Amino acid sequence: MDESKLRKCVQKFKLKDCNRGDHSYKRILLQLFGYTGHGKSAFINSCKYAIDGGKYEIYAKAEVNDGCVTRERRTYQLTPTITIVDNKGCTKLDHMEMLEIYAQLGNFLPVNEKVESKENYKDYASRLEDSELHPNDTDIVVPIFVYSAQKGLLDQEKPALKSFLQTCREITGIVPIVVLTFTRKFDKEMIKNWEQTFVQMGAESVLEVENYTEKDPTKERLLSFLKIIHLALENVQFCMERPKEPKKECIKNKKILLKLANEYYTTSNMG
Ligand SMILES: Nc1nc2c(ncn2[C@@H]2O[C@H](COP(=O)(O)OP(=O)(O)O)[C@@H](O)[C@H]2O)c(=O)[nH]1
Ligand SMILES: [Mg+2]
Repeated sequence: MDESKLRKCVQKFKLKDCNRGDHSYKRILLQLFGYTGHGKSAFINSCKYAIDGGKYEIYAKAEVNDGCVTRERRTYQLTPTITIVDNKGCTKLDHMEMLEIYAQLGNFLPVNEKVESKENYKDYASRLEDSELHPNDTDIVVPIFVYSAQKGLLDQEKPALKSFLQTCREITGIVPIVVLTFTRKFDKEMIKNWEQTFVQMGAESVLEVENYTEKDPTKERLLSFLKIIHLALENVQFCMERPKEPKKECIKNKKILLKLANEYYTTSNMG
């Protein structure tokens, strides 16, 4: 598909057009996660640019460094059906940050509000309970892991990252799409290596982009962003083939999260 066809296809996509209907889902949430500085916000701006056409504008801004205590998950609407969420970036991707991300992907945390991160089991569990106050079972979540090709990845970091990506899949039912950013400086060989690395860690799709920045809003790369959004829609369509029960999913996820949180907080003596 060429650029304008792909753009139309993305803009017009509706959940009720899926083969077996929308299963009462109302919205697709593309949830971005990954390390701070790896280009999540720039990716959102690039996607907006690719979908709207027109002028490059900054919607998602760089986050202020607040010592990672408070974070805001901001949403940006891409089309009538698709919304993209800029989750707070992580710095170490340790267990605590992973738990935060799981809670985000499970849609247990509110969007567009500031929330404190929780450092003990009781608070974490209680926040999962609070999610009953703003039940959200009408979103279908597509996880998108944003990773900079400039950052190396040590062999000893891989097992933890692999199991992290697996849990993200378990929670959302979709294998995280890996978006490699900062790719311009690297040759095909290097990018292939990155792809293989992520495939070995369980990824099914690894896509490379060079995000737009204020200094470089040239148009020729729009297609790469449209392709990623289109791939997310294909994942959604695939998911919608198997009937889902949002309430059960939510309970299942809560159990997974409580179990992981319990394991982590007991071993780290923060329970
Ligand atoms: N060259 C280049 N710069 C990028 C790319 N993605 C992001 N940046 C720049 O890197 C900085 C951090 O990006 P940002 O989107 O704020 O990262 P976030 O913390 O993951 O949201 C910003 O100055 C961006 O303009 C990319 O793919 N290529
Ligand atoms: Mg950001």
